[in-house]
Amino acid sequence: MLDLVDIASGEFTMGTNEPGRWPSDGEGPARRVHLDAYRIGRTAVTNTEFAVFVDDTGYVTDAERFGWSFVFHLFLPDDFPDTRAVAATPWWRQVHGATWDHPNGPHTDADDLADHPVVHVSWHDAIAFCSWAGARLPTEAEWECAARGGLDQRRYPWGDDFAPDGTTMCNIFEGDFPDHNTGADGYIGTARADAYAPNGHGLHNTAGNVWEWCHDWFHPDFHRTETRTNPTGPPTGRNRIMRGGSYLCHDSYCDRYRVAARTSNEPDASSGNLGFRIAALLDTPPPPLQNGQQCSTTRQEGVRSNISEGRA
Ligand SMILES: [Ca+2]
Ligand SMILES: [Ca+2]
Ligand SMILES: [Cu+2]
Repeated sequence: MLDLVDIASGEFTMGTNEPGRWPSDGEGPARRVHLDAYRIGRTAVTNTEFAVFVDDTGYVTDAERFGWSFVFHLFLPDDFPDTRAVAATPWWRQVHGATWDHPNGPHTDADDLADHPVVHVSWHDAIAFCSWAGARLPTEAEWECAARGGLDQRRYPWGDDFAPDGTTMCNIFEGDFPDHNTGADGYIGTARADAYAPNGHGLHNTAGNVWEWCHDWFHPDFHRTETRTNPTGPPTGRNRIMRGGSYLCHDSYCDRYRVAARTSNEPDASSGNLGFRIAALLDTPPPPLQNGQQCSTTRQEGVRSNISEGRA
């Protein structure tokens, strides 16, 4: 069973009025939003859970179709053949054979990271998993409400203090980005999906570890005027929302592990720090992990693009 928590119907304050480092992200304004009750994954979907889906359906991910995905440079051995790097973000290397099953390149195996979040999954891949599991992706508002854990306008899912009483609360990049990671929080790459203390709603690792796809199309200011009741984002767009930041976030560059932070990527993009958690309506029972459902999605072919500047 995939483990979901119930979030009661109610209002919360979404976004922030604090000026951010990346104004074009559209984190503001802070606004009251009403959500009907829903359920959301306690953790991101794990490699073990994604493997059950693939075994059941034979699903082929976008990274497998394209033959490559983006891997952070420190995971590649010194003698790894030269690969194309992303111009604006040279720590991302295009690695052939990097897939959900080989997360840090063809020399690595997801079996060794069984309880870690699945990565190298596109938005389309996430939707396919959800449809198989009888679930869906959370809307951006649902994700943020759940990630805030019942706290109002705090910087992180646990409060304003990054390390309360010296306690490590999340997995980000520690050291000098992008070349020296001390791993002081215990992890250079992904952590177990249930690592660290959960927030007030019982969710693990909304901050850091892996980015998480949401349902909505991205727009920097559509939400200034859209509905405040069960918002689902713009009707069309180019990129889909990602929330929560990853093990590569660092204050010197990308501080998007804050709970109001947001960014986006093309729906067929993938990388080694991007996964998802599922959501469902409250009256939907927790989805069984193996139910023989066929998975069907409609796919829009797009250009599989680079990682945009300013993101880690
Ligand atoms: Ca770390
Ligand atoms: Ca996360
Ligand atoms: Cu970041």
